[in-house]
Amino acid sequence: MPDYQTLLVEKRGRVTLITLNRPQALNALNAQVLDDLLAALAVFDADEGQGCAVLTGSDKAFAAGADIKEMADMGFAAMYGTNHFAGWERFTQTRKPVIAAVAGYALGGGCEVAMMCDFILAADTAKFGQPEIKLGVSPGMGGSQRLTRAVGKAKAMEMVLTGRMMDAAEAERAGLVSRVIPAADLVDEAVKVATAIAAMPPLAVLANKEMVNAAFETNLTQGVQFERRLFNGLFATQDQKEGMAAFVEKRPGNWTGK
Ligand code: CO8
Repeated sequence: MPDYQTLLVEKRGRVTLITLNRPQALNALNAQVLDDLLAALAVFDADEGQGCAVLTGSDKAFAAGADIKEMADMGFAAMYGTNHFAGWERFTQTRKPVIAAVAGYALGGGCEVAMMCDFILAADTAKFGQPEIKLGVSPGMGGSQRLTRAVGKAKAMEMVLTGRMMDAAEAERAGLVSRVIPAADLVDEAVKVATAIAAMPPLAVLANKEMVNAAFETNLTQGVQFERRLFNGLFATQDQKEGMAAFVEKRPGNWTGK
């Protein structure tokens, strides 16, 4: 496994647990974190023994945003010329599911990275926000778009214009997170959910993830058609035959990923 400077990466069965580890900066996302995360996700995606990843931070902070100290002196030419932050979009090209397990602050880029994951499990201590306006800027890693799609215009607009934080209960009510979990149980519960996903037929996992994500990119007719194509395609897999035979024979399925 590569040597990561800003992450702890461990395998728990078929689950890769990735922990952001820059405690001195509340896991602020600098260029090294991006490099490390993209490398870790590439290893995870290519490993046939791994089925689902969990991305988490510390008790105090999932991530307190992009690294302000790294950005502070940058000008337009450096930002625009290097397309700073564009690399983060590669995060979303991970094919297998990635669950965000968020405790403490998920602010700015931290909230944006959590939203790049396939779903968010929140500790009861989680706080989400897009406070960039207070720094004289705006979300720059997709927050204005993904937050608006997740919680709707009213709440997203209020959050980006005021920079206020949303606690875990509000985030669950608004649909930003799938569930709230007591902080002490967060990582274990996330690994449990990830283990359940990693035990599913692998091709069906990829297809299900792809079709839900298509809902953000297509109109309804196109999205339903995309779903139907993938659904039909799954009937070409051995795991479909196995899954339906196992149901009829009242036994667990034995997946081959073929
Ligand atoms: N970047 C760099 N360092 C940070 C960051 C950050 N985002 N957040 C915290 N730190 C550092 C602090 O500077 C401090 O370091 P030091 O001990 O050396 O002074 C250490 O982490 C601990 O932080 P605090 O002492 O501030 O801890 P508190 O418990 O008092 O406060 C908060 C915690 C409320 C989370 C506070 O740290 C805070 O407000 N952080 C900044 C949150 C923020 O504004 N995030 C948005 C950043 S901008 C962003 O993400 C934009 C993404 C896209 C931009 C695209 C531009 C083109």
